[in-house]
Amino acid sequence: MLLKKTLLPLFLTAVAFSQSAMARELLSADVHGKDFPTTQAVNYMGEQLNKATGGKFKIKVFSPSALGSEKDTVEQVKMGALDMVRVSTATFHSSVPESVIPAMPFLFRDIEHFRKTMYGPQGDKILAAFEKAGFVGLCLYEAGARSMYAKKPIRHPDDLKDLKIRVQPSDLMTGMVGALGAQAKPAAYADVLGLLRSGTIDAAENNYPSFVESKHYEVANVYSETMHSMTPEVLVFSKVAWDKLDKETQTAIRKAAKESVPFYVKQWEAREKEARTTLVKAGVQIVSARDIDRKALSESQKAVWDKFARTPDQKALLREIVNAR
Ligand code: GTR
Repeated sequence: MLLKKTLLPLFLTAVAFSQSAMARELLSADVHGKDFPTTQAVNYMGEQLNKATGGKFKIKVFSPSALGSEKDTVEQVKMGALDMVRVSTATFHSSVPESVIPAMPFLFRDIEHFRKTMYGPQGDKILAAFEKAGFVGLCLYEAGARSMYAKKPIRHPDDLKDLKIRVQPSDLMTGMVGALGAQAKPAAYADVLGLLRSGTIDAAENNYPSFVESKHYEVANVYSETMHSMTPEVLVFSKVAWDKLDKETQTAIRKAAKESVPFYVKQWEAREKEARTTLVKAGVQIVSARDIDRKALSESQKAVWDKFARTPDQKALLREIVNAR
């Protein structure tokens, strides 16, 4: 396990260098599969980078969870054993305070509000904040809305009482689920299906494409559109690896990452539609947002905002996002 998680990327970096008569291979990781929009976007970025650098650089993505959990891979990137990684911003909640803000429950009014801010000035502020933690924030990607799924509908906080709900390992997510009256069970993405199957947890929450990819719907067959959080994805580069690159290469990497965003959005939109169709065909019950008391759910979250937007920078960012029209 240790070899897999720590030494393997170091070894692979060495291989990538030794074979680099042609191209230096930048190593990345993802918990999603090869054809998931996040993985596809980073592969697309690799193609763009390869063209822009006249074949000097390319990108290889290890997926799904081939190098461990999101937490594991972020540690590898921090050490410079991996060059980059695509993870949920939730993985950075404890190390990059600004990254907490866009995951705040019931923050975004809709996807337009998300795009205006996260692909705009507020997103840039969040990306810049990664530097202090030893990462170069390259781009954010949308991930739709996270909703709850269980073996029963969730329409009101009463339906959540005492349920054990898997959350991403993040104090904010634990706090959010706790404020709803449920028990939060932090776990890595790759472990959730087993936890659902064994009955260790009753429920989880995610967007449509992840719910389908992970096969969680085979166990938790009611998806309730609570749409409680729109946590973005982030692509980060290792500061250790970054500082070894020349300015020109750094600029090319930043540019290729930005170019992957519109590519990603197209893939994502298609994937969201496709996921819904798969669920309907599989006989999964979908409880529409219209039939959910989102007001009652969001009321319980005021205290969560106060607790998790603590610093002046976090508060200012939150205000800016709320006021963006
Ligand atoms: C997905 C996200 C993954 C991972 C996963 C999870 O929406 O794309 O990066 O964070 O959620 O719930 O662990």
